[in-house]
Amino acid sequence: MSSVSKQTYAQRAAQHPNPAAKALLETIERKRTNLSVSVDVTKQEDFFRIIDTVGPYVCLLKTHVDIIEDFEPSVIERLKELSQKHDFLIFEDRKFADIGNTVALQYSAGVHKIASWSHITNAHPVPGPSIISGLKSVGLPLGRGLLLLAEMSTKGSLATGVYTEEAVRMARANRDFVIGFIAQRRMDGVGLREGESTPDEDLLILTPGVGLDTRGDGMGQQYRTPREVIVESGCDVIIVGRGIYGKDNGANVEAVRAQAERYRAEGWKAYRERVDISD
Ligand code: BMP
Repeated sequence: MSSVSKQTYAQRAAQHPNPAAKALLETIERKRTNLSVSVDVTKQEDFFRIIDTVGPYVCLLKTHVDIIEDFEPSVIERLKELSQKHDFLIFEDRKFADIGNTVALQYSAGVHKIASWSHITNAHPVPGPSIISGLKSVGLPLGRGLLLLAEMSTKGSLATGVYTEEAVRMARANRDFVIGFIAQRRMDGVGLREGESTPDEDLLILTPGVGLDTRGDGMGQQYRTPREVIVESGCDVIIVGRGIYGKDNGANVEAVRAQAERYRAEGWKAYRERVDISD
């Protein structure tokens, strides 16, 4: 496995050029958690109850803000307050996928004004490098970071092979703004051409499709354990949704807290195994 994956989060934070990536790595180290919780619920009440419960255990809170039925601008203000209260960053999982001009508008404007509050967002590389230019024109001046979806966790995903390699090349060409990938494994060395080397590259890997109790959801999602993801595949952050808030939108606060602590502990133990921290 590559040298970056053997470094501590703190070592990597000290060297990272992008402010959002640096802040994420510092938060991971400070809170001793590489857990990101994905809060995929449709009512404000459930959304905020889950966030206030899992807040102490996460480095990054992942949202799909467009699924909130009773959305109003105050949702963003409350989310920002909770991000301060619990010391986590925000990742709106928007999965932009259009031409540069359109994604710049979707990122900056509309009902949600994502760039104004989300430290990190993501995009499908399918349109080619212009999607990065469009998003970068909005996000770079604000100190934001972008993840490219180089792979997906779903059965039959088309994001494989040459597509994944091209995604990595697009990221390498835009390292001021692209901080890494949504992917299932470390991408160091992927897509390098003959004679190319990138010794100082630190592209983060954030990985969904993580679950301890089940291997799938009957709708194409595939789950692996934190150890498989962090130790065997060299990823940096585990993203967990239903494994933490369950089937009842997180109604049982104590159960949600227990699962968040369980995934945090598993993710951190796996990281310590990977970087050989034994004390
Ligand atoms: P869950 O742990 O409940 O399966 O949720 C996974 C979350 O990660 C969802 O919000 C989904 O949109 C997202 N996701 C994924 O599952 N696989 C991917 O490849 C990319 C994703 O963003």
